[in-house]
Amino acid sequence: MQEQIDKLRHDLLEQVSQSGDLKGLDGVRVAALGKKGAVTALMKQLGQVDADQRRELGAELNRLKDSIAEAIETRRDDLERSELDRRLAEERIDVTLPVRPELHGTVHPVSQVTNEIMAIFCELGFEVAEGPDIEDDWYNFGALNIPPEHPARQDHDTFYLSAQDRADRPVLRTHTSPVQIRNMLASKPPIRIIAPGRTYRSDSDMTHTPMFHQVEGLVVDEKTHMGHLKGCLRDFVEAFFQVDDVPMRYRPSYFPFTSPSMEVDIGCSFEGGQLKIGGGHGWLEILGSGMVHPRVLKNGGIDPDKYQGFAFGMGIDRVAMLKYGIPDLRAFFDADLRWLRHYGFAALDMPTLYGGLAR
Ligand code: 2NL
Repeated sequence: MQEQIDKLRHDLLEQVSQSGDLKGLDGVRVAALGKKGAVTALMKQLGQVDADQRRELGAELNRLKDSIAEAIETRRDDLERSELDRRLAEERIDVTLPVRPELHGTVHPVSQVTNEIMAIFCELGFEVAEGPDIEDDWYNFGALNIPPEHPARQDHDTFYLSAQDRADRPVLRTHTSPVQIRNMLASKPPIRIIAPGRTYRSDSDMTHTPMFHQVEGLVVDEKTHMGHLKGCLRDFVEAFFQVDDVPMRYRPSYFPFTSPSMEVDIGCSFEGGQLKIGGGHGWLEILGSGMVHPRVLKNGGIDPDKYQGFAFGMGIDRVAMLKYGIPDLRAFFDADLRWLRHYGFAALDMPTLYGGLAR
């Protein structure tokens, strides 16, 4: 029997070391140590062995069993490790590869233009401010010197969220001005902020969508005047449209929250149906602006006898159309992949002033 044990040990250890995978190794384990395995079969034969040899052979068989079990364990560890190594090598991802073009998302023109506007004003020392889309009547209207009977407040222009108590029903902000009211209340002059974001008005036709994007700017300091307003907006227009010496025209206008109020036009030409910003004889309205109404400063917790400010507001969707020659406003929010691929921007192309902002 000793001879059988020695041969079995030799054969089994050989089989263990030859197993190429975990499944094969388990087969060896069952064939050796399982209920009907070779080692188990020898154990059963012990009963027929002389009593004086039985003790020694039993111990020898136990050692065989242990050494086979240990060899299997060691082999299993090796196989598991090399299996992991194989998967790590095979499932390797080269993160430096470019994205496959057919899977490429693009940056929406509204996001692109918002990023460009933020880049320009941040260079001019402004900070970006944000606020809630759902506003209180006071922040959206009252604080801005828009009286209760003002047409802008009427239900057919404004999305009110519930019909309950008319005085304090929530409203989808109709401009980003409430962001600036909140900012004035939460800080002290000097203030230099822009507030870009979504705005909502119950209006839908060729040139209006119920949700649109606006950016407003606010500067408040002791001696802020209209020269600052004009210089700031010129710097912006020239950086945004990448042209020098743009003709600019300030037309008197009216907003409840500014006094005086001016609409701003920039010079342009239409040659062969192509809009060109800069020279020419045409004018294009791009902004509303003015000196902050003293009552609005007061509502923002700022002393109008000590401070004054200028403010402006601009439609982001509209300037995106002008700058990138996008003809139809309504296609902006259709989520049409073909439109997005055509008008979208490369995802990693962050707009910078030195890079000429786009592309
Ligand atoms: C337009 C006109 C404008 C403002 C927005 C403003 C905000 C505060 C105080 C005073 Cl907190 N004014 N914003 C001022 C003038 C014009 O927007 O045509 N927007 C598209």
